[in-house]
Amino acid sequence: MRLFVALDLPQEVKIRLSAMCGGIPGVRWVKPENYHLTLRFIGEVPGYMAEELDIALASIRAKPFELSLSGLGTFEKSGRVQSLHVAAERTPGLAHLQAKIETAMQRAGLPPERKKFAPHVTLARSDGSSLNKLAGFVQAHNLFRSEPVMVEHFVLFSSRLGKEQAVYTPEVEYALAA
Ligand code: 2AM
Repeated sequence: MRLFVALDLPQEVKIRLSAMCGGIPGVRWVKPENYHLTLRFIGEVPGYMAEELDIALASIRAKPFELSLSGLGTFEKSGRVQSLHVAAERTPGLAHLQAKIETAMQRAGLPPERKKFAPHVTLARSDGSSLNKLAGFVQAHNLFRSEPVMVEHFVLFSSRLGKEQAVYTPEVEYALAA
């Protein structure tokens, strides 16, 4: 199974994000139902490992917190833009949950995540050819702010890579409690 741990977003936020998107030829826009904020990418694991990871995630105790999306950005690799995202504020509540998940995943046997946590929701993917247009889009929408939304659970998703876009299925929801 190909797995990742993420926050789902309320429908209103997905609608606001998707309303902003469009108008750049050559980029692949993420479908609104696929919007999420990844807390930990796991990747392909065998079934027994998925069970271990589920047990570890279920043992996490963390409090609900507010999530705010704020500003746009791009990720680049070798000078090519790979994706466009809306950034999330790295608040203590979000950082705390991410750290707890990272610790739980390592205890369950995964190697440490090497990349620094940069919370974001990917809006589009690009082959790198639309650099100028993406830069213009980021500038035009950089004042985007979402109303803070209360995060009361996180989700273990499975991902099947499709022809056009991956299909994400919520497998388990884990509640946050005060
Ligand atoms: P991205 O949106 O920034 O590409 C499911 O693939 C989720 O896991 C995506 O949100 C993706 O982030 C994230 N992810 C992190 N590392 C990944 C990797 N090495 N391969 C695929 N997805 C990864």
